[in-house]
Amino acid sequence: WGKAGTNQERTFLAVKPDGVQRGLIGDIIARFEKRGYKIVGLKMIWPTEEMAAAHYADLSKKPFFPGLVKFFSSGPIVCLCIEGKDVIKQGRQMLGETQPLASKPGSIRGDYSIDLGRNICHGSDSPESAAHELKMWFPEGVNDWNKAVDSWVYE
Ligand code: RTP
Repeated sequence: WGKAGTNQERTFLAVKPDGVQRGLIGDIIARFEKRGYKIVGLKMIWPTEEMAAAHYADLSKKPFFPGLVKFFSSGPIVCLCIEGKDVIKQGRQMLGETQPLASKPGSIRGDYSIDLGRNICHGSDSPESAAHELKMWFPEGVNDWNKAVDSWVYE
């Protein structure tokens, strides 16, 4: 389970504080469910500043880091582990670009966001970051389920 390159590849997705406050949790989850992906981990957490800083540790030298940490810890987020073929890459496509202006309509950011620092959701950008972020946000692990439906999604 969870191995990149298989039909059980897993990624970490978060509905950021702005997405939660704007009532977009259901829509974001529905997009992944409807596409055929499985929600195998799901919970709401209000991140501390320490958790936010750890999540964005690779950006710690950037001038916008303090504001990013403050924003990411400003309210509850929804943590999701989503499973399926190519979900890391496809998930990033469904999110859109980091910059909302560059995000196509039809993507989550292209449909719901305007400003870079309020871009609604996060998704892991590589197998390495997915493994790292899933360990950080789901230390208790996620659920293995429902392999029986796979033949209706994969040939
Ligand atoms: P995320 O990690 O949140 O999914 O976003 P990302 O991979 O698409 O982009 P990343 O480079 O990791 O940046 C993380 C978040 O920081 C904010 N940001 N602000 N002011 C700025 O120049 C700037 N650059 C990035 C964005 O909210 C971005 O999602």
